[in-house]
Amino acid sequence: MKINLYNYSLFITFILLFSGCNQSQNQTTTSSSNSIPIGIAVAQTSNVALLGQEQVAGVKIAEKYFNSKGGINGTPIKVILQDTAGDEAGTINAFQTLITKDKVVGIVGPTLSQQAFSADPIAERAKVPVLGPSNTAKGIPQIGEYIARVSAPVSIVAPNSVTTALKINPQIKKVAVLYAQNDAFSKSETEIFQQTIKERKLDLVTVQKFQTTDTDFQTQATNTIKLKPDLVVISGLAADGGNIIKQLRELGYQGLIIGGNGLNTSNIFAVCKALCDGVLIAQAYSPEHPGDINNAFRKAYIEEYKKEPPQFSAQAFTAVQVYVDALNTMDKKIKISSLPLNQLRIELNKQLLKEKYQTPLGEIGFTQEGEIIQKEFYVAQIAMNPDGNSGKFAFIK
Ligand code: 1QQ
Repeated sequence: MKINLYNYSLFITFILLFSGCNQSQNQTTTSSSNSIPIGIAVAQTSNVALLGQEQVAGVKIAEKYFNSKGGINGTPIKVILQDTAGDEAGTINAFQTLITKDKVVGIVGPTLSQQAFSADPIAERAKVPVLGPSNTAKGIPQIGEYIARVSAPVSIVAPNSVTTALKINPQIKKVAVLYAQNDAFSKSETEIFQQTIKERKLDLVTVQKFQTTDTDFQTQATNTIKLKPDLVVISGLAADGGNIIKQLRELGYQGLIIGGNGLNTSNIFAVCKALCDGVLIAQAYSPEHPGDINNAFRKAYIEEYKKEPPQFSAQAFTAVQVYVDALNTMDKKIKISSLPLNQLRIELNKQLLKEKYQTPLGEIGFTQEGEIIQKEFYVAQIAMNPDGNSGKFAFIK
């Protein structure tokens, strides 16, 4: 009898231990590793890394900065990077690894809208929040309940560069448009550019198509120049976009050029060199935006990279900040380490859509759908140095 009772209590102890074990497996990794994992799925390799590189810089600065401020009520965050490379398969893979293996609370990524349309539905089905750091195509927040973005859409950002071009040269009449037909963002952006051109009563003299993988743009450039445009508008990515600028100038085009968001990086300087000079690009961030958080971000970036922070770094920093701020609010109400991971992800998604954030981009918030609400936008013009290798984005007042 005694022995039986002993066996019985041993059995109960086992059951309790086992269920405790199971529960902790479903919990956040905060208890075991003592940090809160935030997933970063951006392009670290391939041509898209020309854009993704700046995002890695932004999230690293964010990790250091927010941990120096105490992380999530004393628990540090940890950014976990998974390379999406330059295609949909790589992005889906990165998302799956972050969700199932790294057990992140939410994801920042991917770099391109083209890949967001394939990978975001994976996170949506798993009920894992996603913050697009640079996805600007129409339709991104509408992918699902768990998908939001800190990158203002093409419909809001792109027309600003046309306004500036018309201020610089009020004589502009004929406009040529070029776009990458194999990229979702480029297709979305060119639609907005073409609509803006029509609304401003300008003549759209030609629409030339190319692929983001092309390197030879002689046909498109010749077709464009023949029509004597006063303005050329390019929607593509960094390498192809930089090459188009170069080839247009080499063939003698002298008018203004607008580059879209895919060209919004100093990494194009190595491609079009001195010929990048004068290109106009609309911006959703200015290094000179007032406020403590931007001052801190800008200082940290300049210390590390010896130049002004670019838009993609500022947006990536902001995406991490949204998670940090929302988690801090949640943790004050209920210790997030006590929540099972699946519940934490669901609650985090609800919380992040509710708050207002003071970020390097200014004050931001979200619509119910996850679209960013942001107030200020800018236009910059590339100013190359006489060496033809270095230059900067000069903000137009
Ligand atoms: C998108 C973009 C990219 C060009 C930014 C890196 O705006 O894919 O939506």
